[in-house]
Amino acid sequence: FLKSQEDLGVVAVGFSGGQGKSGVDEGPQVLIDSGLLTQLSDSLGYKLHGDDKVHSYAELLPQSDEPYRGMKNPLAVSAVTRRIAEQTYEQSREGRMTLTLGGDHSIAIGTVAGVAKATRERLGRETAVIWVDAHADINRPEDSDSGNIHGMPVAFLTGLATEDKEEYFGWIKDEMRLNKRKLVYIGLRDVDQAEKVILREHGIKAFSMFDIDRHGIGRVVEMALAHIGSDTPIHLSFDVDALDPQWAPSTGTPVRGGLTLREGDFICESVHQTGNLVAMDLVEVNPQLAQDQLVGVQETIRAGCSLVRCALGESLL
Ligand code: 6HN
Ligand code: MN
Ligand code: MN
Ligand code: MN
Repeated sequence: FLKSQEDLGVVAVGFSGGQGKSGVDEGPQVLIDSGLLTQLSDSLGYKLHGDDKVHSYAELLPQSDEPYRGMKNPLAVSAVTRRIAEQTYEQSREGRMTLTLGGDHSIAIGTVAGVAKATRERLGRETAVIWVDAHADINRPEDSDSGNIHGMPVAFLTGLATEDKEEYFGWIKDEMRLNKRKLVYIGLRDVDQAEKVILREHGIKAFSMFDIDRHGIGRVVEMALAHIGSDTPIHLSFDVDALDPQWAPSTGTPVRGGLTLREGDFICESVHQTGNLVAMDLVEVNPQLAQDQLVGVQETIRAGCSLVRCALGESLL
């Protein structure tokens, strides 16, 4: 589904407004400083496009931003994700693999919207999304306990949450949306009550840690790929908190009992192997957290880099 296998569009998003902890906006810079983009160009042979500078979107941030429908920082997150949708659209419509480094997971409102629109225009197809996460991120604003928008992106993308006002995500149009039958989760283990109801009522495919323990990661990935079908462009949205905090403690909402680093890499390798990957997000790396832990920031960054390299083909022999 890509025009070339060598070209990679990179979007580096230094944004943390989808949740309350500072530091996640520094994620992309530390990933880049640790050599991720150099590895992708020098070792994996990608030609990089887009800018290697990390965007802070300062010019888009409003003076005041009162809660709206229970959402915190609604104007900021809406404006920034709208811009991210333009950025990923610009890369994806060229037929390039599109890599977004976050930032908190609210930014996926933009990445998925932009890629979905480009893929519809370019190929006349819907994009499938594999959402790897401890959380389902499918709260409607009114259902959310926290008001943090990083817990809501999938609700907006699938149209389960809608809004007329442009400045409060009303800019999300049909051609940017994700079909909920083309969505599959892997790694879930901390799903809110209202989210469980949504997953059940809408028949959304989800593989929890229980499923991974029961079937093994190999079978789970096979079933996940079978669900979306073998002939579909894939957007992989990887929240680093899907990994167990043992491997990735530097993240805002860690949950024990997660994926091993190998299981995470395996998911990425398997998606690469389909040849259908068109976009990847790596989000929620927060270098300000877990600084005091033995396995802390450096290991989280290394894990993040490894996931990206695996999705982009490092493990091919
Ligand atoms: N993430 N379900 C919780 C909430 O606040 O809505 C946690 C969300 C976590 C979001 O990790 O991307
Ligand atoms: Mn998430
Ligand atoms: Mn999460
Ligand atoms: Mn919870």
